[in-house]
Amino acid sequence: MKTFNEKINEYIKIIDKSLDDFLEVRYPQSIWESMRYSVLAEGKRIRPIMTLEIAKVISGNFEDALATACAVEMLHAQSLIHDDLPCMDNDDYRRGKLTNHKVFGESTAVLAGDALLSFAPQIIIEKTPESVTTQIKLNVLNEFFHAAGAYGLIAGQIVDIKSEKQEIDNATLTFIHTHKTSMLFRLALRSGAMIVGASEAQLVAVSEFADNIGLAFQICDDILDETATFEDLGKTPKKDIKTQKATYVRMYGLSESRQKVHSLCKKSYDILNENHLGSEILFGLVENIEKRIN
Ligand code: GRG
Repeated sequence: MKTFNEKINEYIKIIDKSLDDFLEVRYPQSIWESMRYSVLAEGKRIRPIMTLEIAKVISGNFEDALATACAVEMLHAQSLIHDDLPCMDNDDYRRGKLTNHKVFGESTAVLAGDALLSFAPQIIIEKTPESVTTQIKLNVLNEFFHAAGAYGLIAGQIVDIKSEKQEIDNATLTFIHTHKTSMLFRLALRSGAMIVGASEAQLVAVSEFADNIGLAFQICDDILDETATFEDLGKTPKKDIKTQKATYVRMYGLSESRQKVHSLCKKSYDILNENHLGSEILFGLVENIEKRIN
């Protein structure tokens, strides 16, 4: 019997092998090397694991969702590269390594992000098995563009930037978190479910789960920014206080933020249970998010 960690590591191996293959170095080498540097750096891979696992829970197989899972991770890496740029959060470290622009220079880092943003949907089109219908692929692509663009991550990021050093209300803070972070969890989970032909009711439940766990994940990230070390985070801690970012911790303090994470995680377990979407992996991922802040 495999342990939870062994199963997670199996998923990570499969995801990393596919990412490595998809991102084979072509000409001009400098752009592919810059893309590979950030995507293949050691991240938790929580989003692509969720894509694969929800597909498995619903259909019994995850293979059809593998290209989409990799596309989700590429979009995530793109958002990290751009988020770290001097014109955004200006970070020197990410995933325990120097940030992309520190190694390759700003112009290459911008281009690497742009290249990942257009390469990821191409991977969905070209590498998803032909047995998945064109209509399903189109629906997944629509989901991808919705999450990446001005309805999604970009909306969250722009409000985040404009809110620095400002007094903001709870609705604005929720808007930032749901768009900047939950949206990618929505994409990861909904696209994995869609690829294997989930029902409308399953998609509604998956979206609700994604919104709750995405918000919990972002509040955790805010808590850890204040409480964790460079070694734990792989990036410079306490940046949010310095830049007076709009975070849960800044608005409600550490203790209330922790309580909020626990109640969002409890809601996430309930959604999985009530909709028969639970699995050891999905429950374990929620548990691990909660554990990080204890
Ligand atoms: C999508 C075109 C386009 C632009 C992106 C820069 C930007 C706009 C959005 C920023 C989004 C962002 C960086 C949100 C933070 C989300 C977050 C908590 C990231 C950390 O995720 P982990 O902990 O990281 O999963 P690893 O390294 O483990 O993958």
